[in-house]
Amino acid sequence: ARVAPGAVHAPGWLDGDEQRELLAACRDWARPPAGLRTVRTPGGGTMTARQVCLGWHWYPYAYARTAVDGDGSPVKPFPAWLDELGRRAVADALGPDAVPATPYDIALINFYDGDARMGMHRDADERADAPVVSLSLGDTCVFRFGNTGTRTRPYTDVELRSGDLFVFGGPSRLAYHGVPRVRPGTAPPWLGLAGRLNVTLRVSGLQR
Ligand code: MD3
Ligand code: FE
Repeated sequence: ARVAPGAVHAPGWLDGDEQRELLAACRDWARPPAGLRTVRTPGGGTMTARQVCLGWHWYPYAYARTAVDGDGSPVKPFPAWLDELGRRAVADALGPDAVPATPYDIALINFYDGDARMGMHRDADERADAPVVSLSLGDTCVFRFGNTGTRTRPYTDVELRSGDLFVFGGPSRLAYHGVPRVRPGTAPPWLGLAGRLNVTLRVSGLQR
């Protein structure tokens, strides 16, 4: 379903086996070195969703090749199969003409427990305009999609469930968005995940 220009929600895009495989990969990526970490913002705040990065390491508000705000280790590699998954997602959601010419080379993986949230923000640290691909696993959340010019209302709230795909391209790429709540205990029982996990795939536009 199209939520805004360039913003498409595809519920249940990942089947059960694909969800289990992606979760297993995320559990592997969460391990040290350069594993799951708590992100501290320059203002002294703490992000409640914990994060691990592949390809490029995001920290507020730039990208690095090492976990500069974690254990300092080199960032984990971005696997080719994630680029293929990202391109297939964009083609399905926005059509073949929207698939970027440059490969996907960043994954940011956010882990949410029942109390975790993400405030309204824009993703503006990439140097490319390729669509962002978001994949959700585990508990359902309320995803809040806002506007490009202001972080305030009007909002469109969408429930994101395990296996859902969301693609943000074109005019939606720089829109404000956030996660005001997670719904604990709503993950599919067969997945074996307590909490929520979101994988975003991005094109950095950065030179390695
Ligand atoms: C719209 N993640 O990682 S996914 C983020 O569920 C982020 O963890 C949320 O916001 C999460 O930056 C929301 C949906 C999403 C992700 C990236 C976007 C929406 C986006 C980038 C641009 C516009
Ligand atoms: Fe974001």
